[in-house]
Amino acid sequence: ITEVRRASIQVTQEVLAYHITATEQDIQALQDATIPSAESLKILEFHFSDFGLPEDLTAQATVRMFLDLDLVKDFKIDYKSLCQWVLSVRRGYRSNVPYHNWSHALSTAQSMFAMLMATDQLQNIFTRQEILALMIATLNHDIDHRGVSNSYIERSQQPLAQLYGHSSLENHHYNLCLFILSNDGSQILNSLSAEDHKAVLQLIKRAILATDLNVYMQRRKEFFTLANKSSVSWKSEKQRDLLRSMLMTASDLSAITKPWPEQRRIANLVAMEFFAQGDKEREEFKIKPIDIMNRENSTRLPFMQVEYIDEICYPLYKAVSKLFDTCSPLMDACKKNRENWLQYAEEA
Ligand code: 5BB
Ligand code: ZN
Repeated sequence: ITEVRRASIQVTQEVLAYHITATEQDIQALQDATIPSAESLKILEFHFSDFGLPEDLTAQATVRMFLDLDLVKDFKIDYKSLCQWVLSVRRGYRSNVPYHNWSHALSTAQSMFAMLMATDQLQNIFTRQEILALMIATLNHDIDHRGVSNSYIERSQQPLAQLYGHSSLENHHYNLCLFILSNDGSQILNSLSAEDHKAVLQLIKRAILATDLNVYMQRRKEFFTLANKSSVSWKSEKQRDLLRSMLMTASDLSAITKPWPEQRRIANLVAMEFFAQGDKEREEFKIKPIDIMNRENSTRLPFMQVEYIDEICYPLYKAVSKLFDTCSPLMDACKKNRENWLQYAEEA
């Protein structure tokens, strides 16, 4: 290892630590805040939206989820570290990205929280470690997203692509998640034994890597088979891993289960992000972008959403609802959104 290389690594780590560390003032403010109840924040509801929620309340809502799931108590999480950790994770997201920003992370975590809290069933299936890992994973699963897909990153020869090879983004999200968990002042897992700590990190890694849509598409058939059985014991690690993965995707895609005005608003953000990538591809690679990223196809958005619901979202919420009937509002809302998009598609 050359001196230049060592200097470069050192500087990079310093700059990153500086970037993701909140000011003492912000940490103190969150630590001193009286955290509102889950009811008043409406985070127990599947139709929760953070639209218009003041920024400080987004951090408080996150702390509330950790408190109400008893994670702070059960894992002896130092409260100040939790506050600093939440603010670091928030800082890890890029606010100039239309869809894959902190709002999406919070909404993903809240969907997981709402599913876990809606029934004793899930909390009985999962160990405390698994629940802790799922919450950490949902919050971190898209951290430092640049608003472009894996295929773009792989084609554009960015350092990120050379680093991992496949699921480039998801690997990066996990690595940054690890960095924050090990950064001074935000080590929320440091009361765990070395063995438990290692196990939780492994669960977080599996959960974040499962949010690659390609991984979901490859594994979902097996889950749909389980969902059609009259009863599943969830005793084998393979089944549990599959369930955790599918719940990660169900949380990740939950925008499609929101009331119509919110779904329409978010779909426009997704479109904005896709079209921006399409513009870059035209410019950089001189290629015609695929349909979903081609601005010239923006009138086809309602039709694309119907396809997206039919092929990707609805089958998942149907299977989850079959296994856990308290989650059926997710499926019903997804179906309603299909009807709305279809109406627009027919008018176009
Ligand atoms: C999704 C999978 N993709 C690799 C190819 C396109 N499909 S799709 O045809 O089902 C599709 C999904 C087409 C258009 C879409 O949005 C147009 C605005 C969507 C779509 N995807 N719509 C949404 O509301 C949401 Br939320 C999503 C998920 C976006 C995250 C996917 C991140 C992977 C990067 C490629
Ligand atoms: Zn996501």
